[in-house]
Amino acid sequence: MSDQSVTPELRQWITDQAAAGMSSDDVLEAMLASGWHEAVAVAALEETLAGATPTALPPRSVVPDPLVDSSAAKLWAGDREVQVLATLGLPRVVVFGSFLADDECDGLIELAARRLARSETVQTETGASEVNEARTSEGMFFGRCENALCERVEKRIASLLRWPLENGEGLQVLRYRRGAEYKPHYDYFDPAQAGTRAVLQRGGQRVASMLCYLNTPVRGGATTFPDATLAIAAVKGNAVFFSYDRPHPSTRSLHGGAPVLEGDKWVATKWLREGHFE
Ligand code: PD2
Ligand code: ZN
Repeated sequence: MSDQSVTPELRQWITDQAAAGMSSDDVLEAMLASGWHEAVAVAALEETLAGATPTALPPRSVVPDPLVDSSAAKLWAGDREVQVLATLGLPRVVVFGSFLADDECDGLIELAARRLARSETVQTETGASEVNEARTSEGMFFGRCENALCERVEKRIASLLRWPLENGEGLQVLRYRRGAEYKPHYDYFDPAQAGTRAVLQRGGQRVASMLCYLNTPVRGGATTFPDATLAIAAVKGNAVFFSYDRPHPSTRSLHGGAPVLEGDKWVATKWLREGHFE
């Protein structure tokens, strides 16, 4: 978006969206997603729809990011070279190949398998955990650096993403059986929910996720980004990184785990926080 001036065409477009029933927040989000600077978008909305000031966006955070440029097909991750298979700007997504060796995937599955329980998600009103129908996998959490294998993988993530080890939650391992899925959601904590304030006391917001595929399901189980109509196939040893610099849908970081159609799917997720997660 090069010309950032408020033209009659832009004002007409805003008026049309509002007439079609879009809220001023949604119009703002659509403008940000198509490249308008926030200050220009807010001013255009205010002058076009008198009095319709959009809700202030949550502030942006600094987020992890791997050192990728368009020519880099490989990156050094501290103890191993990984392939850069694909990158996207908005949502910010990077797909890595050979992030984990086969024996590291098998080792994580073996260690996690004994501790699996039906997955819980954070209950947004109270901050407590609960079983959730949107997530039909089983899962467990390792403590950070709980064993030598977790420590090796976590140090690799910290090196690749240039983000302190201390700002990461422990690895979570999920197992999806046939038919299981994880419906589209955001990984950040919703600022509007009452429980979020308590959750943020420990390490602040989540700002990025790294999903590491521990096996290759026979069919299904891709990680999807509906706002980008993007699907990342689950392939043993590969990983997908994505970040969200504010807890807001304008990051387009909505994502889900598509149903597993045949076989099992195993994935290890690392969530990165703004601050130290102790
Ligand atoms: O397993 C996945 O593909 C998946 C999809 C969406 C995992 C998560 N979210 C997660 O662990 O947050
Ligand atoms: Zn998720």
